[in-house]
Amino acid sequence: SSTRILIKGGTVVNAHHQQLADVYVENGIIVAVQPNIKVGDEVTVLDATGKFVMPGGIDPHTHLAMEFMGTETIDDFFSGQAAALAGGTTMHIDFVIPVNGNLVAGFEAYENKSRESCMDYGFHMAITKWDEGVSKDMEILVKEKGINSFKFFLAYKGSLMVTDDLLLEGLKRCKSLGALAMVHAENGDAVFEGQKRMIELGITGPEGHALSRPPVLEGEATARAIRLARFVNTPLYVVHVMSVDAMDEIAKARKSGQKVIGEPVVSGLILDDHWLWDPDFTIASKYVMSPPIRPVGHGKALQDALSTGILQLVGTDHCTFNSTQKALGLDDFRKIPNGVNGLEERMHLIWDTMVGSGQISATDYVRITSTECARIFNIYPRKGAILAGSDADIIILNPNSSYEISSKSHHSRSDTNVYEGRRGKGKVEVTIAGGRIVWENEELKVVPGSGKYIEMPPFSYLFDGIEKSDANYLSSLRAPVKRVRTEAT
Ligand code: DUC
Ligand code: ZN
Ligand code: ZN
Ligand code: ZN
Repeated sequence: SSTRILIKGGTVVNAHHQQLADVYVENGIIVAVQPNIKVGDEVTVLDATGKFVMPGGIDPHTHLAMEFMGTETIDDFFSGQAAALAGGTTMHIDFVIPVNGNLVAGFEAYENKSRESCMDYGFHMAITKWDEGVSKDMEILVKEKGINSFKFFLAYKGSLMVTDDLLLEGLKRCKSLGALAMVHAENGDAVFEGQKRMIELGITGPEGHALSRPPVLEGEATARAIRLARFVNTPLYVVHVMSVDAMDEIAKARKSGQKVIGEPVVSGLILDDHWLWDPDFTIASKYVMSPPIRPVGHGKALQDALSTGILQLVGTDHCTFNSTQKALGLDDFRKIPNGVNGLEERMHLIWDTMVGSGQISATDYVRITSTECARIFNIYPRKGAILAGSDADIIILNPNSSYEISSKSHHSRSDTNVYEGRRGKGKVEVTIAGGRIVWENEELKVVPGSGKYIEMPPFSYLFDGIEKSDANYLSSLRAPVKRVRTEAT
């Protein structure tokens, strides 16, 4: 925890460019990026020769300290963030769940939950009902509280799910505020039907989870949300894209010029659904998340879509429950708390799977794990870049160093890990967050309360060219008619 750090001799990677350079940090800010920086003895020097120096990861999708499905996630802000830092992620954006539908009350509850944060964080807000108060609160959150994104669940019938009329109101409101609408895209009515059918067939185990909500329901909801966003003419962000069905809809919309962002998550990119058929409930249940992890083939297709730019950034949907909590659904898969880990593993697994295999370059890696997220949520180049003036959130990754993932050594509070036993190459050896060395020599040195709430302003680049008023829209229509009525003859 030094206030002055020099990172010497590494390959500095940004989303558009990489170069051999030193990086000098003072008081939490990157001050210089250039070759051969000379400093005095008081400066902590880190040798990065042969290693990559990159912006810390930004995870756009986490659930920490969330009350959900009759329990609460085992990782709170502190443990989840400690795990993140050990894995090279230096900022995350968490989803605020309203309190009895009240947004500002929900925001205040999450302010309390996140008070002891040890890394920077931001918030998205979920919308679960619609009335004047919600509409008013959205404005307060955007204008005063630093929130520029709102999430609509098209699944979870009976609790979080919104119907199309509410989604339309929400999309219009988002557009007028310059906020980004996000969707969890599964058809909740059909999922409910599918679950009933499984139980009637006597399929009560974790495999019933996958069988009850197949890719076609994700494709339908994704297509519907995209079309409604086009009708309103506002950008749309599809969270946890898990299937080819959903990805194809995003590809088609983007090709037509619509502003649609697709976020795959690590579990969907790397795992497949065979685990849900494991005879051991403890193993099978840890893979239960929604939308479900899909059959072999979907993951690779999503990886390809990331490499070609059809999908733009990688999240985790980190939402952890330990094996006792998962056992709430021992006799009924509908009661297994949905969620998997990934906050600590994301940077490692994406490097190994996509850069290590030669699918993408180091610059692409930085873009999909950090820079694009910062751009979308309008905090670039403060975040997502190694540039003079940016926050000193930096990782040093050794491409030749190996690791093995295990719940025995991870930093999450969960007693399981969906990547248990997985080995990989390319290890984050140092994490610097807010100018502090917080991860070095396999050791965490986190400081409760040192993390800052990052306000995210509205009208990101996604709104370029989108008119707030209907004036242009009207003039773009075929002219309406001044009509007369004659007598029938
Ligand atoms: N899916 C999960 O698996 N957990 C949290 C919420 C969600 O949509
Ligand atoms: Zn979701
Ligand atoms: Zn498999
Ligand atoms: Zn989620």
